[in-house]
Amino acid sequence: MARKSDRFLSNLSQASRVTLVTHVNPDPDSLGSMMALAHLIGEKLGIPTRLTRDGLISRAENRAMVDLLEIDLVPLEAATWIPGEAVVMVDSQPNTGRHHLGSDVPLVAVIDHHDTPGQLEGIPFVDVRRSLGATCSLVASYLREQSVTPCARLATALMYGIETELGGYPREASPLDDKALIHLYPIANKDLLAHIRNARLPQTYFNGLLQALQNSFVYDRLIISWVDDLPQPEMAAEVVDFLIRFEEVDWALCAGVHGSNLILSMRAAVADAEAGDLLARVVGKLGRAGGHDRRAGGMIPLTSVSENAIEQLCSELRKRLLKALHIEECRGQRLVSKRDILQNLHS
Ligand SMILES: [Mn+2]
Repeated sequence: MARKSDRFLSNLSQASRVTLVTHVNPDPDSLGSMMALAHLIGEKLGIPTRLTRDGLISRAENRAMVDLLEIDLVPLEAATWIPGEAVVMVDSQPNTGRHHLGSDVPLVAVIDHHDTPGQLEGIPFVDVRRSLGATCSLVASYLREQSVTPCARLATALMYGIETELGGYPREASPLDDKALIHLYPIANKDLLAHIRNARLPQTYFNGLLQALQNSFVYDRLIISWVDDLPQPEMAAEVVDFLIRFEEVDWALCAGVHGSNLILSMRAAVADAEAGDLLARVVGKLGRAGGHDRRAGGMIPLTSVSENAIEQLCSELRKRLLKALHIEECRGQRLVSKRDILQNLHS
């Protein structure tokens, strides 16, 4: 029986070029996965490849990863396609509202680990494993199957991609994730990893964090943080990663305005939370959402950026989320009381 990686490669063997695409605001898991597949295709098929970027990469760690590992990314909006081109999507699925990819793009393969299903009909090669912590672990297994040893740069990218996906508790990981980590650790550049993990933070980061803390409200086992002006879209995830560690909650949501969108990020601290499905239901037709068991994200396009309209949208979201989590409608308790906020200002 042909292995998955054999079938993947044979689907691309006639391509003139292979372009790798992923979700908007690419994260370490998607960057590492694109790099590994490009390396595999180059080594095994000798076909030219290119990596793309949909939207910006603004999280400090992710920018550090791109800079330090010198990852060359073609902005998707500037990409043109040549005859015989094959496109491979990683860490995402088509029509999930997570990319700006045209429907005319010749998608040959989709490799992903998200719970949220996309439109996969007619795509020649699909490898979606929902139980996996990271897409990087899946592509690392392709490298092992094909006896392609990653160089230090690639191993570093894959390791960072995996560790960023496995960070929460309870762990969202499978034996294949741990196997990949063991395989990659000796090869990866640990100094570069430390450099990426500890990327220097801009002043706007602390501004955003303060805003988030001052606007966090607790409803039973849920905490919601509203941010009027998110310095960058990926910050919503950083806020919930921090808030979910609050000992009195099991759920954390951050909703922040960025440009003309409301960016959503959610975390659960309990197993079998099905957070991706839950957030998708809560958002419904207002926008798009999805993700994993304990981590979810989404986006709602704002029809108006007036304070009133945003407030109304947030109140609707809160109502739906409380209902979905079977929490009675109540007044939220501030995480930090107004009195404390004011007192801290004056002291
Ligand atoms: Mn991923």
